[in-house]
Amino acid sequence: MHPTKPVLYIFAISHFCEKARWALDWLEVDYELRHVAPGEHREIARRLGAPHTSVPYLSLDGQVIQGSADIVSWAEKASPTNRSLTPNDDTCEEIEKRIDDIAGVHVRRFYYSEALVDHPSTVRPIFTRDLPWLKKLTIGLAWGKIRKIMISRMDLGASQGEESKGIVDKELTWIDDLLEDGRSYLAGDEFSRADIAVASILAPLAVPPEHPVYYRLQHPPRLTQELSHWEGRPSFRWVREIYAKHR
Ligand SMILES: N[C@@H](CCC(=O)N[C@@H](CS)C(=O)NCC(=O)O)C(=O)O
Repeated sequence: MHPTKPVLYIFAISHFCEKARWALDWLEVDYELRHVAPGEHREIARRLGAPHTSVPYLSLDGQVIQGSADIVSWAEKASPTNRSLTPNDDTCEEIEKRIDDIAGVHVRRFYYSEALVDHPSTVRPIFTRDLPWLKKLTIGLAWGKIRKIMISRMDLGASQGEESKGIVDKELTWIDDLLEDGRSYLAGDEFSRADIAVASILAPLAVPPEHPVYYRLQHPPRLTQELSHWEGRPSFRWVREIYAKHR
């Protein structure tokens, strides 16, 4: 259908990238996965004409689709299967938007506020592991500078981490409450993009074994401590079930 394969540009560590990647995989779209280095991602985005700098973005035949939600929508149309991820259910879009906008930002800030500030050597391997050796070397040399930029852009620090922890806790309660009626899927009776969004955004915390990257994720000590309190939450169990069933 497409003369060239679409290329999905990602950071391996990014939960938004995992969301787009999962939808493409589940919809059996043929694409090439390209890991990019922080910094390089901005340059490639500019060259492709993407409106923003953030990954994920997907390029095909001279156009670029940026943002996990737009990539999921594109993938549904491009899928060679008759699978759909968008049910006729208004709550689907609301759930996806809320998880992207709130937990998407604060799960990341909660994790990085400790990991990148106090234990940066645990973060670097995930950023560099899938890169070609020369880029790995460059990122290694520039890591101090990259770390500073990330700390400033994401507004990381001890109090910010605490603030994000409180917000994540509330968002987990929201998902726990949705699951209280025993439903298997968050919006309607079938697996949908709301499930992909919530499960991938919460995956850095629940660390399902089927995740393509997070089995390598090393949680820093304070986060590990907090996760031990959250372990029994229905949302954590559900994320692992959804991954086991659909990833
Ligand atoms: N709402 C966007 C968020 C994407 C996002 O925040 N990406 C981060 C990585 S997790 C990023 O690329 N940050 C660097 C930048 O914005 O230049 C989506 O759903 O794709």
